[in-house]
Amino acid sequence: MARVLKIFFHDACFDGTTSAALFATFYRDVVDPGATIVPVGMTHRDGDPFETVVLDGDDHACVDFRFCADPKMRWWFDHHATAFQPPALREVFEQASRATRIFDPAAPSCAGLMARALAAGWDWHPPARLVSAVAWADVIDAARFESAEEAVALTNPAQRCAAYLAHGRTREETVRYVEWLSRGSLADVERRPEVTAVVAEIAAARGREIEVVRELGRWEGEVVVFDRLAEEDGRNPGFLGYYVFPTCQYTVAGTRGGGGIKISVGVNPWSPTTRRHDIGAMCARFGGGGHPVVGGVTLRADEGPRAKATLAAITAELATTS
Ligand SMILES: [Mn+2]
Repeated sequence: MARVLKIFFHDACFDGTTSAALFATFYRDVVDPGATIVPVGMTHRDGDPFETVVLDGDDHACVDFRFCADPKMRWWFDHHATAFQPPALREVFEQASRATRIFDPAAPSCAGLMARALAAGWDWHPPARLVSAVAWADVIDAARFESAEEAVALTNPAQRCAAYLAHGRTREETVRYVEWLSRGSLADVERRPEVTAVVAEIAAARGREIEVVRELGRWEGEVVVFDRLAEEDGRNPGFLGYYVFPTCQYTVAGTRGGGGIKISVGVNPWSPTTRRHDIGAMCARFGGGGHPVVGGVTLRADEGPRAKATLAAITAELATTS
């Protein structure tokens, strides 16, 4: 009988989905070719995000997402500095060290970290079809673009797939995307009619979206705030925020959609000013997480007042110059 592997991954994220597809491919190649693979998207929220999760597969993996102390979570790969919440979990990780749990907060992407770890530990190398996705995860997750203009371009399969993921995907759509990428390349995935249609819409709406972002942005010190908490399915401008406001140092966005509220916080990668805050650590204090330069807080749809307060508090902290 086929075994069931559940893969928990950072939802709607280019690195998270690439990591999940990479692990599914590794698992079929090395552990169990007939495994039934069930991807499950995870979002950062306060408390224990695994609380409502059932580890009822035959095997479990978590990629590009927080550490889960349950011994049933046999495989874990992450690069988020905020992986251990509460911080006491770090001791659990260190005391119960296993070859199947890998953490490196210096890695630009989880997919890149996994490719290195699976080569070193299992002599497994990603198939040619996934090499470009792994390389692009390093670029996209670490914002290693020359300019904001380059970052918002839709000129290659990776950026088109990233745009598809970033624009209001449901959990089911993201899971389906992981399944596609676990069997094909980014180029195969972006040629699927479901993806082509969404990317065409994004490209067509780009001019209008730039105008919306320009009208929406509100300056607070060196921070630009995009408050879309009153809208349903308003988009987080992402790199478009830096494209429209190239001189800002930080952006803070509040959006609603997919049954939740998201506060997204980022450092302008092309800002001439030196970063003064650790974004992931700051978001962790508000119940979220992330990296030093980008992070977020996810709240329930019924936590409107808390979302407003969180958006204001984070903005005030980033706008304070002293
Ligand atoms: Mn990542």
